[in-house]
This record gives sequence, C-alpha cells and structure tokens, in this order.
Amino acid sequence: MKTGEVRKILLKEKLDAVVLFNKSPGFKYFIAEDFDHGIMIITRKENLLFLSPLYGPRFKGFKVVQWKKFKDDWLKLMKDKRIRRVGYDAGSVLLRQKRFLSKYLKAKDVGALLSALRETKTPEEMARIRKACRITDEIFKGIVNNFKSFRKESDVARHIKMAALERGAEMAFEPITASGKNAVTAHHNKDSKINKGFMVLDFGAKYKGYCSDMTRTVYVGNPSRKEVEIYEKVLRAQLSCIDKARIGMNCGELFDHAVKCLGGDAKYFLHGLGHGFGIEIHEAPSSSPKSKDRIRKGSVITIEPGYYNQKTGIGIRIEDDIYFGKKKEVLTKSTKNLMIIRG
Ligand SMILES: [Mn+2]
Repeated sequence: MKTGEVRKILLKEKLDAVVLFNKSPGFKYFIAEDFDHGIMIITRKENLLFLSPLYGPRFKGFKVVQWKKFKDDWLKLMKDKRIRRVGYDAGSVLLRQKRFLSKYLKAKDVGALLSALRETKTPEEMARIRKACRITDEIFKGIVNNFKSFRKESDVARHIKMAALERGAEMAFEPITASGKNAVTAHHNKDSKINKGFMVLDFGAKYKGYCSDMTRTVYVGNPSRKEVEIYEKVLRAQLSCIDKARIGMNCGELFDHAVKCLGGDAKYFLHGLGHGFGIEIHEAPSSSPKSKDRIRKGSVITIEPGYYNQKTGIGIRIEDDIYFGKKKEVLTKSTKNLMIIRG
C-alpha cells in the first residue's frame, strides 16, 4: 500500500530506491499481505521482491526476482536497475543487513518517513482494522458469557486465543487477564487462579495483518461503593478524552486532559494515554506526556486511562480504538458499564 508515496520520498531524498528487509514493518505494509521473506526494493518505476528460489509467490503490484547466487544476482540487479543511493529503515535492520547494504550502495535512513506513511490509514486498511475490532468485541462477549467455566487467569487467555483462531484471526499481542491485585502490575504470571476484585482484560485480535487493542475491566465478587466510584471516575475520564480528541490535536495535550479528569487520582495513572496502531500494535502517534505528535485525518489511536493502586490492590484500565475519518468513530463497542460477575 502507498508505494506511490514512497516514490515521493525517493524524489525528495534524491534516492534511487527504498530497500526493506523482511522483518521491517513496512515490508508487510507495502505488500499488503502476510508475507515476510526476501528483500523488497521500491524504485522510482517499479516494486520488486528479491526472493530465494524456494518462494514462487505472486503479489499484486510486485515483480518477483528470484536469485540463484544471492550476492552476484543482487549486484546484477542493482546494476541493471541503476540503483546506487538507497533509503532503508534503520530501526528494523540487523547489523549484518546494514553492512551488506552499505558495502555496495550509499544507504540513508528513511525509517521515520516510512512509518509516517503508516500513520494515516487507507480504506483497505480500515476494513481490516474494523474487522479486527469486531472480532475483539465478539471475544469479550464470549468471555463474559463463559466466565463461570474459567478457574485460572490462563483459562481466560486460552479462551481469547481460541476464539480469535475460530474467527480467522490471531492475537495482536499476548493477552492480559489480570485479576485482583495482579491487575496492578503490568506483567505477571497467569498461572494464578482468578482472584476476587477488579480484573483487567486487555487483548486485541489481528486480522489479515492488522491489529486491534481493547481493555475492559470487570469485577469478580461484590464491589464496595468506593470501588464503583473509582471505576466510574476512570470511565468518565476515558469518555471525556474521547470527546475531546480531534484531528489536529496535540497528543501530549490529550494526555494532560486525562490527568486533569483523574484529579487527585492521576498519581495512580502510570502509563501513556494511548497510541496509534495498524500493522504493529504500537505506532505513531503516541499520547504520552509532552508528546508533540498530532492526531491526523485517517489516524487510529487507542484511548486508555488507568488506575493502579499498589496499596489497595485495585487495578483498572478502560481502552477503546478511535478512528478519525470524516467523523470520529469508536471502533470497539463492548459495553463499559461495570460488569459484575459473582465469582
Ligand atoms: Mn493499548
């Protein structure tokens, strides 16, 4: 996708081609398929895939060049296509790949320019992201309906993974299913039985290479009035941030708004307010303190305020995915009313 935009970068940066190795996030992005083998070369005229003879795929918009002798055929290709100055993504390249590239060519890091292309989504990308969000909503419904059958936190995680596979999706990241005091820590061992108290369920389906990311916090047992109040406060902050977020807005300011909403409880809010996502689960823009990133037309971001109190063992996070198209749209639609599950 957007290889036309890459050609603008080539002209502007006076480059003959952009070269991407298979593990670069741009690789799957430009080919628009779940395929990550070989080397991608986007020249001013054409899109090439330099591939081992083991692979013989066809991709729309890409010409496959199979090598017999890797180095000789690479040098021949560069010579035939008159490629001397190339752009690459320094953030996703291995040292030996960088060495290989700059041994024969002049190489310049254009990683930031390439990831900026991914910041605004095309309609094709949005179709996949919407589907990933829809699957995530369905999985959440399944968790609530089947909750009685779960004993351990890992049972919930397994349910999430199976439900995603059944829907032709995979996990965007390892799901978080943290109950009771486990909800306060970012990472913990899921071998624990399900504790009473708040339970943070943070997961996302990945559909045709595109992520979603949602968090709901449910309550196992009987919440105290104080606990309900804290939940409501986090929810009000989340709703207010969604309401406030706009195209052109500075993401650092949006973070500050969350802090203002949480008031005295902001000291228990221990991470950024949100992040863009797409091919990767964390992409630009970032809504962390002092971020200079802006919400652009076509951005998708998460909005996810939280509350983590070590003393009381209360952990709460509420997260939705928001798309800024013609109008602002909340893509994840699972209920945010506090779900009380009598454990
Ligand atoms: Mn997130």
